[in-house]
Amino acid sequence: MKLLGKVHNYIMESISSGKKLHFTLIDPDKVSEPDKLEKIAYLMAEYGTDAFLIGGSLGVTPEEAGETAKILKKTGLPVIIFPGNINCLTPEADAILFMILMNSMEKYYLIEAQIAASPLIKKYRLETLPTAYIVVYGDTAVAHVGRIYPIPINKPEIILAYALASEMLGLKYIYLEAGSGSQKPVPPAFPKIVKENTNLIVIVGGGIRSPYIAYEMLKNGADIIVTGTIVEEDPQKAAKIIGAIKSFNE
Ligand code: 1GP
Repeated sequence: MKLLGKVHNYIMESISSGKKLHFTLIDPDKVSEPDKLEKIAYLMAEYGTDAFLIGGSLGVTPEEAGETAKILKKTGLPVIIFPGNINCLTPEADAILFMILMNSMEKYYLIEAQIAASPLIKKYRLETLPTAYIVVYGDTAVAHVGRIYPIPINKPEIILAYALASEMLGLKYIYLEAGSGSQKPVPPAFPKIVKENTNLIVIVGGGIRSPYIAYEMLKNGADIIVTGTIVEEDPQKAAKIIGAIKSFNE
């Protein structure tokens, strides 16, 4: 079993040397044309993204996930499954965010999906990155599909309670999610309170469309910024966001 392995070490090495990271999210249901995908992958690698996430809430087949992983791996960067469901699993990836959707009201997303997935993950020899996944707002695809209970935005202490519980359960990562395509990112007070009170690796994503917002999140404790929509819509802007993350490193 590869619980925490090469990909985790790669992330930890950067973070413990004070660097902040950028992950590019690719939804195989949205970018399915191989040539276009390859072009985006090399472009993002050139701009300095640190890893690729593969995922989507709806419509991803195992074949699409596999083909996407093969193309992304050509860049030499880690390819990590960010599963919307067990249909996103593929042995072609390096690792998987092995997630609990902490604020779901459905036991499927709290434990059943993980049980269904674990034998496949073992068979595929995927490294697992144990992650608490919290979807903050109620009006996105991931919120609907995951049957989430939204987090009040003026109550960072509630996020902290989730984060503390996640750490006490032994999880290593926390992903504070606004939802792909969200009109607004998560409140910066959320990564801040988690960073100040836990040792979790803080991933922030959803609705990050400007270098300023990315920088704000980093200043407030985010270790890793994820962007998806902007990469598909405006790669040049994504380059600027990555530039802001890299300049934070300096
Ligand atoms: C979604 O956090 C990611 O899971 C990325 O969101 O598509 O809004 O960048 P965007």
